[in-house]
Amino acid sequence: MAKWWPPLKWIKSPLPPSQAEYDEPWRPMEWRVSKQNMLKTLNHFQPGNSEVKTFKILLYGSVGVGKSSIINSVTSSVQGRVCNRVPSNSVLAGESFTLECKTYKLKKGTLDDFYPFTFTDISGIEAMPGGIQTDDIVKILRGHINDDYTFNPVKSISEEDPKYNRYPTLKDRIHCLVSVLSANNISMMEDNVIKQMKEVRTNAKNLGIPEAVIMTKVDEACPLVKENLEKVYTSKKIKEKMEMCCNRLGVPVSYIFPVKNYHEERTTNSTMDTLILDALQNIVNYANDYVQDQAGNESLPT
Ligand SMILES: Nc1nc2c(ncn2[C@@H]2O[C@H](COP(=O)(O)OP(=O)(O)O)[C@@H](O)[C@H]2O)c(=O)[nH]1
Ligand SMILES: [Mg+2]
Repeated sequence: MAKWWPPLKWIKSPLPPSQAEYDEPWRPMEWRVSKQNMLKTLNHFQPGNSEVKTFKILLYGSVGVGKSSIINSVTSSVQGRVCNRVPSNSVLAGESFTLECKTYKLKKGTLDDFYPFTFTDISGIEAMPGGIQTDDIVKILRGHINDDYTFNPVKSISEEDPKYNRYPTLKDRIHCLVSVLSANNISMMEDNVIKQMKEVRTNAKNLGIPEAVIMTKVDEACPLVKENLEKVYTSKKIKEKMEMCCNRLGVPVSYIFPVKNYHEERTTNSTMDTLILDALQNIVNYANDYVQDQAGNESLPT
């Protein structure tokens, strides 16, 4: 009897598609219509508390996980063209890391108008020997550190520093903490990194600040998804990575958003945009719930 050989594409992929994929997506996503709806909602969005004109979203995670690329991706998705405004560094090339607390505004179309949310980009524990102190990150959450402050890895900011804000109000605080992880190295993340991320999360929680997780590089974690990004919610591998994220960080899966960042593309892609805008839309909603809850609250939780 002739020997049966599996199709070549199965040999390349570690599992046959039937075993690597669920029949139905476990998180529904309207790939064809969601993007336009989300853009429309975001374009008309205004914070639901007049004390806060602009939400501050903090992107926090290890070097190389794709934080700067998220800012580029969000910009690209809302502008409809690939933008490279934030230098993204190749870790292997050993280029410089973000030691500054830098905030990026997001321009609306070509008008001199901005979305009512900004992204603050900082690196994590291994950004340099000693890394950024947890204390400093907590001070950012509380609104004590002004933009463009350069972190000192051996000493937390002093109250005398010109970048120190002694009396922050709700508008100076972070309104959503976004932990960023890369799908292709969650299991290899060192315990000290996870420990610091958990400490930062606990502090955010005590302050009432909402949080989300963006899981980048889904293309690098699953060959099926690399070939077709729409399989992100049918891929068993990606679900497994999200569950690993949930277990290691302690964040429920429903707050984890998988994305593929713009990193080598020359034109925008509707599927990539849909995942990026879905993450952004949810983050903005969480921030809005937070500022609405704090409305008229004289004393912020400390
Ligand atoms: N394949 C792939 N590469 C990515 C993705 N996001 C970021 N990268 C690459 O990962 C490297 C580090 O990204 P960067 O944004 O500088 O990370 P940061 O240090 O956290 O700001 C860069 O070479 C990016 O091009 C992604 O979703 N997929
Ligand atoms: Mg960066």
